[in-house]
Amino acid sequence: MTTILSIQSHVAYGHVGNSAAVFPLQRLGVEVWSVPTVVFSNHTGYGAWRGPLVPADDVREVVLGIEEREAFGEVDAVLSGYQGGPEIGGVILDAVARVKAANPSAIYACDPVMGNAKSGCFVDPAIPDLLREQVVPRADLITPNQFELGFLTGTEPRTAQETLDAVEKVRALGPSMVLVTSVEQPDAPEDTLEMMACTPRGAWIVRTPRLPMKANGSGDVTAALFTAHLLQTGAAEVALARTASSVFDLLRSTLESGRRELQLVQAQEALAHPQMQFEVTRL
Ligand code: PXL
Repeated sequence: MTTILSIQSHVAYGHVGNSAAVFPLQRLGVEVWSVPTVVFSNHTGYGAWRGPLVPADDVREVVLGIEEREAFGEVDAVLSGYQGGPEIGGVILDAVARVKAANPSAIYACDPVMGNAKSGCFVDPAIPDLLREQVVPRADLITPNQFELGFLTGTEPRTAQETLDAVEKVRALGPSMVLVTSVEQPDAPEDTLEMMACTPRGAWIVRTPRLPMKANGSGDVTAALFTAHLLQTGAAEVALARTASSVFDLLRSTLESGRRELQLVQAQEALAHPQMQFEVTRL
């Protein structure tokens, strides 16, 4: 069975971080061991929330306890996302090193969450440099949006070719696989969004309609689904098609519900059985 050690935020109300990733992964038949880095009432997009950041030492203890079950050999991937503070990065990298020692074929899938083109950088000011200099170089798969890809490479990719060039730059830092989760380029039709997957086997792109909404946690679901499908199929183009299909249907369900939070439970069939409505093109 595919097993993922997922070190991310937990929220009680709504869906971001592990509270967005765990259920979709489970619906795909993935065994998930979720370690919380924060225990918040709700995501920070509301402007107000309650509950603690989990101190890095406590996160380390929970990870150590899993290792002591002699379970790290079963882990196929370590997945990380938004980092509340800079100390968590070291704990995650330590967990990655220990998992890889127990299972050399395990991968580290890192969502380098920093911000987006609209909002700019929304994480702790120490995080971007930490991600670029220490975390991303140790990742096998990263899932940046175009803005984050730009920061990681010191570029501002605007066209498909510039995005591909930036992907090559970031792959030179370490990660062999890159999913660019939101490509906006002048040659694409209005009201569309593209996702690009690049691996040593090739690069692929998929285009979907752009829905008039922004839901916190959609990037977390995207990273989790792509990681799971990549592990389960070994084919980035299939993982890309499945991920684009599920995420689009999830966002449409959310939009139609009139609610703010991702409607993961309502859209679960689209997560478990993507209808594959979008064509993937080789670049
Ligand atoms: O979706 C990333 C994320 C993770 N963790 C927390 C968040 C968010 C985004 O809002 O608030 C706590």
